[in-house]
Amino acid sequence: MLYPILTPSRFVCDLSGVWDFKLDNGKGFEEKWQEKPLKDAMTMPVPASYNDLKEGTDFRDHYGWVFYQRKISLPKAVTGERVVLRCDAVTHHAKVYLDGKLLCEHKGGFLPFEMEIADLMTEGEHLLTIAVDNVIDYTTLPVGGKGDMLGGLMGGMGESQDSKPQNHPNFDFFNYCGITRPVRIYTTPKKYIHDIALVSQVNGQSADISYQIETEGGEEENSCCECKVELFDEEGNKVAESGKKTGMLHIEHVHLWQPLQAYLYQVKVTFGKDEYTLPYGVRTVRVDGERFLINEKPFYFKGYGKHEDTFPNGRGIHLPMNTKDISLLKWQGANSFRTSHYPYSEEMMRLCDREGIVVIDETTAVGVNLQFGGGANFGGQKIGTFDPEHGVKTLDHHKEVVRDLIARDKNYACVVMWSIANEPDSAAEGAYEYFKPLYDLARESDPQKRPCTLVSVQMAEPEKDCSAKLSDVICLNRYYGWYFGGPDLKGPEAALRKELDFWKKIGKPVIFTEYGADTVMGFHDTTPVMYTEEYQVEYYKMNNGVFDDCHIVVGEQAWNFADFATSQSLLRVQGNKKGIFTRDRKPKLIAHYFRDRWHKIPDFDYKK
Ligand code: BDP
Repeated sequence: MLYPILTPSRFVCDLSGVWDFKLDNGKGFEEKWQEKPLKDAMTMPVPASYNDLKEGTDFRDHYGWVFYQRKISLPKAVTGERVVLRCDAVTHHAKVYLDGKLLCEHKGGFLPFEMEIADLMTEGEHLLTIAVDNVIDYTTLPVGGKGDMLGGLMGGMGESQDSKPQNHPNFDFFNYCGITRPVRIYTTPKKYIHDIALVSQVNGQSADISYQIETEGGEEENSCCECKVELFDEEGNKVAESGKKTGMLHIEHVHLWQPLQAYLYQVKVTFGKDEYTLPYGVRTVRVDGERFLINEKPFYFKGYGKHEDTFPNGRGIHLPMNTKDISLLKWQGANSFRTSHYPYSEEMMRLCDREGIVVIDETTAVGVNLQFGGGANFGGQKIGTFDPEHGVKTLDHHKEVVRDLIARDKNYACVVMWSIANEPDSAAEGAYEYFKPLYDLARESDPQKRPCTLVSVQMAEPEKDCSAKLSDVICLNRYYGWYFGGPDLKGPEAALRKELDFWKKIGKPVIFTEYGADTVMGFHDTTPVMYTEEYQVEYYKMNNGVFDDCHIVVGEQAWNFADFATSQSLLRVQGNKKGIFTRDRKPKLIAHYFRDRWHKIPDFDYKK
């Protein structure tokens, strides 16, 4: 799927702004709110999560549908063009209406979807309504639990019969929702470039980019729709050219895209009247035994699991914060992050491509684990996760997400691996049968055949974890010295070393994709007691010391880059406090420790 850009043949109109908004009172669809201007509407910015933008628990924790509305019209200049309405992310379920007519329904809150609207956009104004549902359950990704996740912990004092229906996230981040990324109208000629797929092969100084252009229309004989593909370097010099829809572009002296030293070529495709230009980095990625190779050199991941989480945007796109975050990563000598626990905005992916930040790209599959809700939600459902009758019903949607994520992100040089899920019940009965088709699908859908992984939870017994068989890289979330041990760090250290002895037998590289300790900024002590900034430093020193001693560990991604909002619970102090930075990006003591450490660790050849 192509990102919408302005070109000589394409016009883009961003519908960001203040829309009308209303929480559904249960009667929205019955009373057909989508057909008329909303009565007593409030104002709401698009894009943003709505939750933190108005006061009151009823608003923040609203369960169910909300309605967004605005008027749209088209300039005469685009008459005769193909007109597309594109929503980049609507969390979690969308129904899009134009003048009351349902145009499209979409499930899943973190990937784009689009619909053609030219035929409906007659002269004058039209009413665009997007109804958004935030309900999560056993069929959605992320997964919502049943009942009160904390019921167990609180001795059953959780939700009572009088409680209003509410979401029970089976994951440890606030269930922010709304229209969280841009809504745009873009045009193309009627015969247009539908998609572009690029794969590089590097041979010494030179490279070949094999490409495949998918087009719509213009297939008739003697058609005027010739296809041309041109490759330009960063100075704007044409490096290669070809005249077919499938072919090869040869670069004699290639500039590789390298971590922290990005180099982007421009691939310009012309098809009939349509033109589209794609920035593209040439690099290779593969796993070789216990090493992760980027451009054939053993890479060491330094960085974080992140979130798209800011105040008051919630999960709403925040371009300045994206830039700031990458600046902080560079300040620290970090080189990578994982898009925990959902695909991030295309703007962030494009930025990482430009800035040379290496990305592990994750699906929305978090909470596919009914034994454990992730983070503070230790309640667990005590139902077989993959039990055909009572377990999750996410497989079909999970396949859609894998397919759509790869369709969206397949050309980014920054993406070096797909993460199929975070902390699923990967050692459970039925896990292999559930995940095998998803890995197959990812491998088959990705033209670049990147490595695939899933991120394993500590409770999944390594011996039974299906990741050992299916993943190219073993990704581990481990909390030795926090949920498992601590404040004593000796026992946890021994346990971590012992676990690594098991993984050494598997013969695959290991990345620690999460490890961390909640730390409240400003809590200090001469004894490093838990929750102080001193304890966080001791915790990381212990864990990093073990990683340094183990040649199969090819990466450390601390949890989390910054403090973030979660559901309320006994283990969360106004959110998850494992950030190395606070939510407003002030460094904790540990940020300086990592800065010192990571500047000493080279991006390549760290482990011999
Ligand atoms: C892991 C989850 C992550 C949580 C983290 C934590 O993958 O989403 O936020 O633990 O507890 O289980 O901080």
